[in-house]
Amino acid sequence: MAEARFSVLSEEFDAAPERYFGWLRKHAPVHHEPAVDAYFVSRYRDVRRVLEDHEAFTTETLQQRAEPVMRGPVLAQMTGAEHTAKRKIVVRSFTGPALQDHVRTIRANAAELVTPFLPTGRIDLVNDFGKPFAVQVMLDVLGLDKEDRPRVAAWLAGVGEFITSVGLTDERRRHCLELAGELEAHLVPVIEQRRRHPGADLISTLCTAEFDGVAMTTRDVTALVVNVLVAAVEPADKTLGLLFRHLVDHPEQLAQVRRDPALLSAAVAETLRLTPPVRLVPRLAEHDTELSGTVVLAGATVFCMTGAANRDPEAFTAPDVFDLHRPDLGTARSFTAAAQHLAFGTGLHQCVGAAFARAEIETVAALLLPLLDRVRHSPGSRYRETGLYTRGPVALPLDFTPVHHGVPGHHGVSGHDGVPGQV
Ligand code: 2IO
Repeated sequence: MAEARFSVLSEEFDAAPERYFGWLRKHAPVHHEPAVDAYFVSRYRDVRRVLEDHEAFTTETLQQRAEPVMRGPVLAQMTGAEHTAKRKIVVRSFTGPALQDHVRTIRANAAELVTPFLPTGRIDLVNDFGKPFAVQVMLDVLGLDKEDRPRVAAWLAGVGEFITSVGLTDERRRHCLELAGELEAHLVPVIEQRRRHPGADLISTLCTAEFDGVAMTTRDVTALVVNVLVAAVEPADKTLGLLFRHLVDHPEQLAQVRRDPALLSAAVAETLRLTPPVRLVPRLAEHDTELSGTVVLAGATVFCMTGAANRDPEAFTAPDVFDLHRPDLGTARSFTAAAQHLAFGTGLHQCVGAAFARAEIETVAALLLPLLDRVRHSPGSRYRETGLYTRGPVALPLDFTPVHHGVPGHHGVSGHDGVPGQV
């Protein structure tokens, strides 16, 4: 394969990026893509270096990539005291007692959305379940009306497309900005109302939280709400689909997880390592910096390839194998700052939603697995993934033994308690 011909923007790469990771790490570890004038970094060590060296590689690129559709600054582009304080507010909303509330919300929404499919013995886990589920959970967490799910999903798709595009056409750009404007117009009156009459939801928390003794402006709250919405929704259906794909394709590991649901954490962590739903993390080179023999010039965009780094044999043994028992996974640390895999990034801006993501996927998998007896790929379905920036199954049609008695213990949309893995 001649380097001159290789492109991460090609159809061949989209069809099976894993096939090129080894070649990239070996022969083009800091691959320059002329069409978008950006570098793609694939070695584990280099990705860690880029994400940990905050002086040399900044998040300023988000001013163009995120701010226009977020309608204000996102957490990841902030620095210093402002970043520390606002990050703390968001972390507090997604850990500890707040997270326990979210787990109840997650379980209730999962039960509601899966119920209609149980008697049929067939579900497309991505399109029938994962996508509506991801949006509905966040509407509940933010205290927004669940009736608005289809509209919010359409607006978020536009925001997500803008953020995760590498080379957006002017026409798509305009379209995405329009959808983002509609989402903002929908949120601003709600935020202003919550400011006057706060409730127990996350929008109210953000409205009443103070930074430097001053409440955040409506613009700042809007941006954080859109930030949280996109970051939680965009990777969720993908992670769930990828987890089930790996388990269905590894029946012996699926059987082990069924027997011992405590293994679900490792299954989710291994899914994130082998197939991270967020595959690129952008940075801006602050000054000329050498990486694996290539000098990255000041002002260049650098994309960290989390998918390629997580399969680097220097970091994980037998890196292309799905093995929830792998000794080098470090499951307990996988959702913390000490994680070995790079699916949540690393450094100052490491994902604030890691604990929430873990709870969400574990809770829904623990609820679904006992209901989906003899789960298997639907006959005739062909597994396919897509996406350069975020990546997941296009669809995941599954067959299972039909259930006629519904979700045990589920009586409508509320009244659930307990902890993940308890089903
Ligand atoms: C939303 C790619 C969906 C984040 C982004 C502007 C900042 C940040 C991420 C993830 C997932 C998105 N970046 N979440 O990679 O908040």
